[in-house]
Amino acid sequence: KTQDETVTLTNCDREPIHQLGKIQDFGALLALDENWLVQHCSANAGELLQLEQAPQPGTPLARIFTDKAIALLQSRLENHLEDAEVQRMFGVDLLGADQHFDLAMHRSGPLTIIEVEPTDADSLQQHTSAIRPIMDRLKKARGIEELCRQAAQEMKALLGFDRVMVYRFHADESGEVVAEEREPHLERFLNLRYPKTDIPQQARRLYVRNLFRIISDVNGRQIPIEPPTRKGGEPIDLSLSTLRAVSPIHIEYLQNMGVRASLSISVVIDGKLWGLFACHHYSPRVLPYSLRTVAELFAQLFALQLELEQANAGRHLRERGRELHDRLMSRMAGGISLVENLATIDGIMREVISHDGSSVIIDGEYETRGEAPNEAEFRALLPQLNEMSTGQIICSDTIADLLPKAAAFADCAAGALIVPVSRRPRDYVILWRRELPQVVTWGGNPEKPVEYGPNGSRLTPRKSFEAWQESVRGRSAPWTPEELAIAENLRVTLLEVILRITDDAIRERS
Ligand code: BLA
Repeated sequence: KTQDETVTLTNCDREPIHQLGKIQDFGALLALDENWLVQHCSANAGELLQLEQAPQPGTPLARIFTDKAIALLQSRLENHLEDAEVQRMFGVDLLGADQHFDLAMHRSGPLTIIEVEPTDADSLQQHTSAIRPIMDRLKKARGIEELCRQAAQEMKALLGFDRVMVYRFHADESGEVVAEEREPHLERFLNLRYPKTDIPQQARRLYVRNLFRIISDVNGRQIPIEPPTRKGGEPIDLSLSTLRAVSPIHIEYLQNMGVRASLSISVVIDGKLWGLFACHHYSPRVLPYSLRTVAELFAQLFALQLELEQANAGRHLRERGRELHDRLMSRMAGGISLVENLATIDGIMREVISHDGSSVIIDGEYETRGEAPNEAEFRALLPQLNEMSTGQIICSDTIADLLPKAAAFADCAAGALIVPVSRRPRDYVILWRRELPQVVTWGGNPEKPVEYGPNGSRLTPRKSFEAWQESVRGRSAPWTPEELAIAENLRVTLLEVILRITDDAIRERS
């Protein structure tokens, strides 16, 4: 097993982060067998539950909680607890001592895990009333960008964290800060990109199952669970735990960023991790479970609205595609050539596929808009391109990998989406993208000394950003599957337009 293996920056994906055998110190954990005997507990359980000592293995839960509390838990568990579900209860008087606890209960193999956190009796009520006005405001946001910005703002107001980011994953699993609300004195992370390795694979899988991740104090005590392993020697699976302790690698990352508390809430669309709300606080911060639950609910509602916006955007794209088709048809029927129509194509395509320049070559005539190779540079590609072309779209974020002569203009266009528009490999419409930005202006003092941990400077935001830059040097933003689908529509449209026009011309001549 991998437990004994040292985790390094290159084998992060194999760290068993769900089996660290420890929890954070803002609550306590009890693991029960099928007879409701405590078999494992966190070392702070005695203190938190006002016992003289931590419960020994085999202690009946009924000796710790009141009969009333036990009956309540049992009814919940019997009626509702599916295997992959966490039951929450708020403000329960567990001990008959007029002290209230929030509870999270779930099954982990044969064990029932109960996590308890001390709380105020009325905190749930206080927090649920917040959700309605938030949703009313969110509903008014138009478009994905505005929706993200609004959501970051609402989340910050709700949680009071110093920084709230909407962190969106790209197709290559790198991520981008697409919206940010922060205290004014903090440096800006908006638009920064980070490599996929910043959030390893097993953590991503976990965040789809368990949407909420709180790290209340990166310097806080980590409390061991005793005994740490089950009878067969297997560590307890804490995947669905709310108190789960944090990987030392990630702790180091946060410490290097100067962050004390971190919180992330998954945004899941179609069962896939679309992104996260990533929140930072620069002092320790424990949030009541009820407030975390409201924030999680908010993130789920946000995901639904995002899905709606994406569907709207898809419909909008199809409409624009039809519009492009009609406009080109009528303009070309009126005798305007495709080369002269580049402005129309470019204008409409710009709304649906971002690009920095475009070219068209038809019947040997070449025309460009924006940042595109000049005629001589482009003609140098043609022999190879014509040879390669099979009538299908060709695209790359480093076009020089496919067409080496494109290296000559890499500083102006690194990525290309090449749409063949005639049956013979000869006529093309091309969208160009420049290299992704390589320079970032950081706020704050770049010379500020940082104390690095055992894994060195890689685990800092700047080095992380540099690692991402390294991985994309010479590359444009990738062409997404949605964009390719639109480009395919464009290909069919243009092919049809051109064929029809030539057919008409032939008919007229004959
Ligand atoms: C987890 N890494 C995370 C999480 C985030 C990031 C948001 C979720 C946990 C949390 O909320 O803190 C990454 N945080 C970011 C990024 C930004 C941010 C990109 O604020 C940008 C602004 N991390 C590394 C490397 C490794 C690594 C190289 O950079 C591994 C070698 C590990 N990250 C790592 C692990 C976790 C993690 C193990 C899981 C922590 C857990 O849930 O236990």
